[in-house]
Amino acid sequence: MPYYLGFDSSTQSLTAIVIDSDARRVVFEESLVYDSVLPQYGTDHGILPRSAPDLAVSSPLMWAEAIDLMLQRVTAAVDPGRIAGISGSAQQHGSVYLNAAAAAALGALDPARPLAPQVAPLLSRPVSPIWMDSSTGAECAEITGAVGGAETLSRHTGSRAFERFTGPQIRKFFKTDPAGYGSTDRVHLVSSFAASLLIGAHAPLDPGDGSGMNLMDLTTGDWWPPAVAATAPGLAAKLPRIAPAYSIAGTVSRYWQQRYGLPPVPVVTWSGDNPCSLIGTGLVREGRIAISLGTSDVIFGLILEPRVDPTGTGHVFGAPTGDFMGLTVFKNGSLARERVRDEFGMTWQTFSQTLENTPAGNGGRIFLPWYEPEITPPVHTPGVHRYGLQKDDAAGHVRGVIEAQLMAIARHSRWMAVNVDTIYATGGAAANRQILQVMSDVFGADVYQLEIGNSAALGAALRARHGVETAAGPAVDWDEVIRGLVEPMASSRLRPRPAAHEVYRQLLPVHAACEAHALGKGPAPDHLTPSSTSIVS
Ligand code: XUL
Repeated sequence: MPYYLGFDSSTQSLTAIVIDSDARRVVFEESLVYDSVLPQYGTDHGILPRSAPDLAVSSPLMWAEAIDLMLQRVTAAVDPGRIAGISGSAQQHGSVYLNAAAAAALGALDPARPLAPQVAPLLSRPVSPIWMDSSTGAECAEITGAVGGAETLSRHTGSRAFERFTGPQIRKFFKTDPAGYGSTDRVHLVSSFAASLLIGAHAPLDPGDGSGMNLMDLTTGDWWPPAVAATAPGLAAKLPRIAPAYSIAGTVSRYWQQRYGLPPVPVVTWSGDNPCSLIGTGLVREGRIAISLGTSDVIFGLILEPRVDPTGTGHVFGAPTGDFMGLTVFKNGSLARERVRDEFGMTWQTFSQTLENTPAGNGGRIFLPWYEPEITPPVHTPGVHRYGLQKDDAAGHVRGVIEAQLMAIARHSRWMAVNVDTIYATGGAAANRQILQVMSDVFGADVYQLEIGNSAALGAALRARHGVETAAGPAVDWDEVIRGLVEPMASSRLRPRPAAHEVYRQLLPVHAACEAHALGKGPAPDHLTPSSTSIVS
């Protein structure tokens, strides 16, 4: 009977899912793609025009306008009176800067007027740096030095300093625009900003998204004072409160009640897309793993202890269950796949056919598709590298991009020490069975697709239910929350092909050698590839 609404404010789109928690079915699911639905903001794949490859900012007003538009659509499609709770997921690390007028103004929005123009005067910075930004190398070094080194920072916050993490981004804003920083009263994450718009007051953020900031102590779930002090002066007073993922941030404000007839229902604290996907893929216990093939490719799984990555590439975040999650992020995900498709004038159909008709291992040819600066492994200057692969070899590039991405995921996630025999695949590209077969062959694991592919939005809707029911009574069992809605489709099962798996077992060290060479950390792996060419462009 009750409905729960989950949002996912992601890099390229806003998705909403409404679930009927008794009938265990989705009653509404829609995505608004920013570039096409809100072209007036001028984004490309959700990013404002870029002046350098390492800069990536977006528009908080566009995100706000999308929520306004989506709530109009949701309430036109389903009876708003049945909605019993709302929560959300958002791209991680991005930050939104609000001035001192926001606290009062958010609660006094005029329901007769659209949201975005009323939010505009509340911003102390018109743009938001997002997770694709990698321009804060200097700030990462400064913060790392100030807290006593990478190992200390990682032990406390779950990650060494990463350029896209919120702390280094805040520090850069403070350094480059001290006046703008000075007039900032509250620094929100995308998640807590969106929740604030819904409740008409400053919302808290949760430990899952808080751990993507290089500012939160993983074990206490509160701000870590040395990191806060190392980031920017006066920051402690500008940060939101950190509240448990199941907590109620507030009630849907009068603005939305009057604008779209929503009842005054609880808004459960929003979280990051990866913690929400953990729930939306059903990883509520240790030992299962999911791979999300989206704008970024991410491998993640629940862990009971905050086991930090000794190689420094992965992260430990808080999980919505109160446990932890390990994850490793690859920036060259769907955009790299699209680049190859477009460069060779293909459709997804011909791309898939090419993948199907080419042999595992690509004849030893290796393609490193770092069109964007890469997170894992760290690559600051974008560039693609080809080993034994000719520039005009369309089929070699198609197979090359997919194999390289999946071999990188397999190699760089070993620190998570999870014995992978089953993988749940999610994200847009998880609809592609040919890509999933390569995943299965590389990992030697069974791969399942999930019935509902929008795992972050679904996870948010499930978290809304969990939070509302937890507030009302005794502890709610996660298995019960996800039952019937997060189902791996038995018919989707892909099994590893032993011969192909053996090819990848032998190719993984070759991929590692090519990667080391491309990063200037190893000799040319000429003897390993059919041709000695290594072209960089
Ligand atoms: C996670 C990360 C990305 C974004 C994408 O650390 O940077 O997965 O959350 O939305």
